[in-house]
Formats: sequence, C-alpha cells, structure tokens
Amino acid sequence: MKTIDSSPKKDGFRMPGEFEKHTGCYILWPERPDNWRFGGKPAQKVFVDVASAISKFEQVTVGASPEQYVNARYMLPDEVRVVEIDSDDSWVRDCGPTFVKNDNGELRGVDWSFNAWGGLVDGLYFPWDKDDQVAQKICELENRDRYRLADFVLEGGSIHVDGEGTLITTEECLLSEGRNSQLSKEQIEQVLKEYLNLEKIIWLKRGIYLDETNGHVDNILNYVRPGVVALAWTDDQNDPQYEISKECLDILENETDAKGRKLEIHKIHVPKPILITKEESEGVDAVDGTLPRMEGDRLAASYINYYTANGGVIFPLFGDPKDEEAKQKLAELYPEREIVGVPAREILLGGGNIHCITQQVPKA
Ligand code: KQY
Repeated sequence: MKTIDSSPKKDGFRMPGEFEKHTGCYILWPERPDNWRFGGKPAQKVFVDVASAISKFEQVTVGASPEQYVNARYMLPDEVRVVEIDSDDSWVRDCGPTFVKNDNGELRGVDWSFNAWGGLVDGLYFPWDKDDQVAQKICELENRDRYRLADFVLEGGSIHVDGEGTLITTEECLLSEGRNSQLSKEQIEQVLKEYLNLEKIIWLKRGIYLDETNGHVDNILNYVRPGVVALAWTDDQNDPQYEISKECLDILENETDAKGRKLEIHKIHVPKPILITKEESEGVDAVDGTLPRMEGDRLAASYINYYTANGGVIFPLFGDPKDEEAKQKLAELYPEREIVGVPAREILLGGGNIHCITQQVPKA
C-alpha cells in the first residue's frame, strides 16, 4: 500500500454517495468500559445485530482488539469476517478511511487525522493514537493506496456527499476550536474540495441537540440520493431541537447543489427525549479525561443515523412510537431497498448510532 503525495481531485478520484454500490462494510468491536456500560457486553450484542443485518446485503468485516478477537469471533455469525484491528473505541465512521474512486475502477482511501472529536480542547477521550491508525490498517486490508492528511482533522460522520460534487456539513463541527482552528472556513472548504473532489459545500449551522461530536451532520441529515435529503425534525416548538432543525430547513430550502438543483427535503421526526437511567450511568467506568455518562442526561437520538447498504437501510429503533413512522418514511424514500430496524439504545448510550459505527467500502 502506497501513500500518495497528490490529491484525489488532481488524480480524478471522487467520494461516491453512500447510496452507491458497496463491496462491503467495516465495523469495530466495542469494549472500552469508560464509554460502554458493563465493559461493552450489552453493546456487543447490538453490534452483532447490526453486523448481521448488514451482512444480508453486503460483506461485513469486524475489527476487534487482540483481547476481544476470540469473543468477537464467537459472537458474530460465520458470514461476518473478523480480523484484528486494535483501536481506542469503535467509531469507524470517524476514524476509518473515506474511500474515493475514479472511472477506471480504482479505489483509494483518504486518511484524515483523528483526534477523538476535539483533541485536548474538548475531545471525548485520550489518547486516540490507535484510532488514528485505523484508516491505514483498513487501506492495507483492502489493498488500496491512501492519501494521508497529517495536519487536517476530520471525521467521516461530519460530512455527507451526493457523489456529484456536493458536500453537506455543519459549522458547529468543522469550525470547532478542537479541530482545524488554524484554518479559515475558506481554507477548510479548499481542503474538502481537493480531497473529495467537490464543487459545492452546503454549511448547516448545528447538528442534533447535545450531540457530543460537536454536531456531526450524520445525525441530523442524510443524502437519500442526489438532490434528495432526509432531515431530523420535531414539531415540538418547546424542544431545543426545533430551533436547530428549523434553522437547517431554512438553509436547505434556500440552497442549490453543485448541479444547480433545489433540494427535496424529507422530515423524519426524532423520538421523545431519551435520558440516561441510573443503572445505565452506573455501568460506565468513571475515568478522568473521558466524557462522563450522568443519570438524566439527554441522548442525541435520531433515526437519521442509519446505514445505507446495497439493497437495504439499517436504522435505529428506540422503543418509541415514532419508530414505526420512521420505518414508513424510510420505506417511501427507499422503495427499492429493504428497511431493517435494529434496537439501538445501547449504541446511543455510547454517544452515536448505526451510521457512526459503520464505514462502507464503495464498489470501484
Ligand atoms: O457519532 C459519532 N460519529 C461518534 C460518537 C462518538 C462518541 C464517543 N463517545
């Protein structure tokens, strides 16, 4: 595997939309006890459910630490490939590579710097050096060359693209102090355009209320296909989420994409506020430097945090009356895909959801 000293734009590579064909999907096995309650045991069962659901549609590879390899192999079904990938936690959307492809059937990885969502400013744990190696390790496994950006921090969950020149992100995240504060907004745009081969960036202001990633876009908006987006929504004007979602809607309604299209925007309602219980809080180890999980804290729950697989959409269930509405809405948006819900409270308790724990490998 080579590290290429050029850029995807110069070399004719672009980031495809997640809705385009994949050869597979990566997941990292959860175990860190200061993020996952009871040493990750309940979360591991849900990761098995997510991996199993996706493996009905495409090849899934789960990376586990040397200590957890045997257990992960035992718990996961045979059709899921299990390999050793040591990491600091299990958010491969954020620490994994962003794959780009060209028209000659070639695929390469973009290996951004990872600093646990804000480094020493407001990052969620320390250290993060093993996470920062994950993208390179996946490129090695996939036998794909990579571009390495040693001085530019980015997580895959903070961007969504339409594969046709448009990227959507949030100012809350990309302009946060803990990421690339030495760069201006225009300089950040330039890096994104060069490394993902884009013409247009649409900036939302904020992500989901209380999202600990500084408002990753993948929890509030998803690209269904070029020109069509799904947006997390609430009609409850007393919920702080209302103002945030309304602000996104206003921006999106007044934007056009790289091809000059107006966006078709579909609202998917968030569930009722979900709070951490006493038992859930007590199951998480308290460690200096890791974000604590306190009883009564509201979690950033949103159905938008779903994974688009070949022929399927895997979305989170929260045991809320809105679960069924979300399923119906997704079925309307993706008539050609099977919609599969997975109870995902355990992933939410760790600070993200199904989209955050997956990383697709596009078909070259
Ligand atoms: O939402 C994500 N993309 C990651 C969440 C990380 C939470 C770490 N506790």
